[in-house]
Amino acid sequence: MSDYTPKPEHKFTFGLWTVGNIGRDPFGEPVREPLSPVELVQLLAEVGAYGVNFHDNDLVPIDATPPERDKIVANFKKALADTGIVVPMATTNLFSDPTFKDGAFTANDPKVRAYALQKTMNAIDLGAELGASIYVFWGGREGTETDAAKDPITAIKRSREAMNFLCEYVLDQGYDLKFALEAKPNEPRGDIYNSTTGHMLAFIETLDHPEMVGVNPEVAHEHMAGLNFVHGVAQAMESGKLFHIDLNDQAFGRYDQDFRFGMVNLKSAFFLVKLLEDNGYDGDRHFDAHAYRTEDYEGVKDFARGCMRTYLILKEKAERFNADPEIQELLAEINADDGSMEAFKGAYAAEKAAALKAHTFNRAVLGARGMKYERLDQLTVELLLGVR
Ligand code: GLT
Ligand code: MN
Ligand code: MN
Repeated sequence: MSDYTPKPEHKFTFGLWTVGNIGRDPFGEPVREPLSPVELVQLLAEVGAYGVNFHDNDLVPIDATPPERDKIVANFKKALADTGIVVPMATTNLFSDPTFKDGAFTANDPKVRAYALQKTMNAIDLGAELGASIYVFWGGREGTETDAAKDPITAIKRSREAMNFLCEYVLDQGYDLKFALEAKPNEPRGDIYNSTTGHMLAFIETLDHPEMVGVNPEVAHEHMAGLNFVHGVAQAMESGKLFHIDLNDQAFGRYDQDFRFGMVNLKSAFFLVKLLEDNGYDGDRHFDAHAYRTEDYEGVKDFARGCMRTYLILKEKAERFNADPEIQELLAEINADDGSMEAFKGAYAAEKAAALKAHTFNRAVLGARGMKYERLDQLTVELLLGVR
């Protein structure tokens, strides 16, 4: 029997807002009493997490005075020191306060846009003070219900201006901090700009400091858009832009359910873990999810333990997949290369192009080949079901 105990090297993190979720939804009042940030750190230590992330206002209330802020931060630091829990990531709440009802960096009111920058600089200071090296931007309110209200091109330009400003702020302060942009197609706005990880990757290349900015893809958000999350994450990894990841789960076509990792789509969770592990992802594995509304705090611990345990089980399954002789034989056969195309491979050359144009291919033979993906997938399913 394998050991599925979470260890610091797994870099399992949770937001204060995840285990601290009190179960409020649009139709119902909270079902759990709020825990303080210190209590949440203790809960995370008890379940074996490595790190804690927060929005500025998860830790410091929006209307706290400077002395109140300092006291809260001092208590929090003590809890971190006592438990060994670290703060790898921080972010700004630019969505709860009514000020942000029309967005933050893309709001039509210039005062709101300026306030959003001010709030973010303060929150970056807070994150840096607590040791964060990744700073997440999730623009939940950066969108519209009606496109009569906001010009989408202006909105993109405003987003860019804000990111450029904040990158310079980080450089100016000498912080060792990188930004990770998190996409979501809708909710809470009717439509949100830069709605997928792919949009974000393209947007990043237009910034003044693209090297400082990557993505923070979230399973649920890409599934809301009907996309293959594994492919989106692969694209981010391949371009060196996977700075952070939000692991959770949800059924396709639903609102943002933020379920326990692996709760719904086990097979895509498996391919995701395999992708991350096979390619040496060394960032945090952040669970941006929360316990069912039916749970008390024992259930919240079950939820948190479940996220980490499922990840580790899937990691072991990925190792088995890579070591399974039948699966590997099949993969070798599927990817077999008899060397006959060597002359046509690689970079363009005029002679190569001419030779390739002159070559005769036997389409009937190529098209008749059975690829054996049915067998391969069935073996994968059986491995996941625990019968191999
Ligand atoms: C919010 C959202 C998440 C984001 C968080 C960071 S807050 O809970 O649903 O996906 O990652 O701002
Ligand atoms: Mn979410
Ligand atoms: Mn998220």
